[in-house]
Amino acid sequence: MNAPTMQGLNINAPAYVKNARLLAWVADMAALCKPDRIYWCDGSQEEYDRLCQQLVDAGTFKKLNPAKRPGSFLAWSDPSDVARVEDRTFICSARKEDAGPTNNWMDPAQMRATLQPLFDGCMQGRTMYVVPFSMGPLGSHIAHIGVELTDSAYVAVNQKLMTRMGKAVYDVLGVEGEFVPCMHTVGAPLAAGEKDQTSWPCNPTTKYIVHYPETREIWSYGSGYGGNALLGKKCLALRIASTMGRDQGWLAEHMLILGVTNPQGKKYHVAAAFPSACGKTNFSMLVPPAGFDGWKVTTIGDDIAWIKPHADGKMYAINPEAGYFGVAPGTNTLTNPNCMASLDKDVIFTNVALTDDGDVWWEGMEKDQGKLPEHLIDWQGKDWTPEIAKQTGAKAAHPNARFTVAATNNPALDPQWDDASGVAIDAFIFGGRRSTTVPLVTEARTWMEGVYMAATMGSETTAAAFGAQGVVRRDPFAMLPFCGYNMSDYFQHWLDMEHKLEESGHSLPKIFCVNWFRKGEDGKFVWPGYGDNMRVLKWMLDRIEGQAQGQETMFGIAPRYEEINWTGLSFTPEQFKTVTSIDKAAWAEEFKSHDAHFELLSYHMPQELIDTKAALEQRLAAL
Ligand code: SAT
Ligand code: MN
Repeated sequence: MNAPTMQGLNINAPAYVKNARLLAWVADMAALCKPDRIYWCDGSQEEYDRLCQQLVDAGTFKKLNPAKRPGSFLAWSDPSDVARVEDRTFICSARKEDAGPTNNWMDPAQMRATLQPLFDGCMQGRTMYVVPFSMGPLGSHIAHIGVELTDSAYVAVNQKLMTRMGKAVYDVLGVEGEFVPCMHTVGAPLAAGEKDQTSWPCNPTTKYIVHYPETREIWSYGSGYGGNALLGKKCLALRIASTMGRDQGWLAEHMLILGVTNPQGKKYHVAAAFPSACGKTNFSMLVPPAGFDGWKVTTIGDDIAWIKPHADGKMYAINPEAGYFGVAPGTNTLTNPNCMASLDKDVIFTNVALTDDGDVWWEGMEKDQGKLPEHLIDWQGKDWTPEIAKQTGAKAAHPNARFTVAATNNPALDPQWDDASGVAIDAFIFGGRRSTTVPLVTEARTWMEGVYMAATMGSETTAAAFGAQGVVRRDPFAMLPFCGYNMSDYFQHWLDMEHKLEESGHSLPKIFCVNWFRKGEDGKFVWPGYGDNMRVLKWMLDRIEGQAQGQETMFGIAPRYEEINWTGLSFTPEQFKTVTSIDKAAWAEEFKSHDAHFELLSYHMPQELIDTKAALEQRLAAL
């Protein structure tokens, strides 16, 4: 054990922790938060099992039936703590302009003064877990280290599945290595002798998810759920990393990464951005449909990509995460068989329903099982029957219920997923969630046009964030809630990439825009989606190989009906038209809405994007 000691509390650091800044920070934070004890996570399986058992004893976890779901647990959160809290998320840069109009901002000094009394004593009666993790393969030049201090054992065990967590991180960190300090508390201190009255302590009234981009710090107060609490994910790997990327010439993106191998054995890599809960996990684990014998899709990541230009002229991507924190409802063997197989064992489920035989259930599973279960305990601990559901509309699982599982559970895991140098990206895909207007797929004619498409992406809101459902909000690059700096500066960073890459002889990946979600007049989705998205992916690869001619449209190059492989799917030219047509009046409205969006982002909005819009409007007028 080594020093320092603060206010009588020995921080009890193991001898292998040698990083001076880390030791001093833990001591400072312990003095501030006043936990009863400090526990240094080593990331071992023994530790994981022990902490899970502790969570079972505390009532936070239910151990699932080992015959049905070995090594797996179910947690039910407080009903007030079920998703990211975007209205409580802050980017506290020194200048307000650097956070931009799409982020909540507070002056850093003022925020520190606000948080100080909240964190003072916030861990009383609890344990402070020291959770060291690497975002990206340990020791990779693309990876970054974070250390999360948390009073939630639930967070510690989730971080074991979601990141490379444990002792080995300290070897990489050494005496002087850099790490991102991630301070987390559920914000529910216990008075002396007081016991938790709840199995999901959190602060029902006060939540802050705070980022200081200049000093690269994260402070999270009051929530124990998802991205609010697993600070390596959105907070570090996107908000803080995006500012690092801006400063250092790389990209931190809200993108899945997949490998796709054709029957001849040629492999491509694609990175795709979709807003939260729009099927990124499904797309990253896609199973090719009938008519695609010999094709293989493999997963590198399902949510986040860090992308860096390399000396060989290509852009290389890694997945900074090591697990999946995916939306359970809607997942079944029809929508995502690989995901279902990943969930067979060693999973932490949060806010799904419990079956009478000690297994889990969520809406969508009835499609596999052929019928609804007769009885469940829902995510709030109440009885659920199909009858009750019919009468009250009660969902057995919360719509944002999640699974946490290690990537190594995925049968479609790409052999290069843990490769320290990453994979070379051949194409970027940007997809919104729009029931009208935006066609199934188009290819940007230029990098600039691709950036325009991504900058104006729209999405009808989902369950991953609070807010009304079904309202279109602009979600540029699917980064609206995750960009750690001014969105217009972020556009500029993407535009600058083109010039930097071209100057250094780099080949630019193609950019595609997709929309799986167009609806017909009957209000139903027209495109079958899921595995059939392979048909669109194949067309993109044909474009890369120069094997599909496509056709010019106002909004980029689109496939001709006959350029898509339709084997095994009956999809008529008429239906194809429904998902690909460009409606002149709808697009006139669309551009008006882009105007409003650009107006909001006018500070530092790149002139090239405004010019690109004018050029697209001219094309529209000529239709
Ligand atoms: O809760 S998370 O931020 O991890 C998931 C999401 O909202 O995309
Ligand atoms: Mn996400």
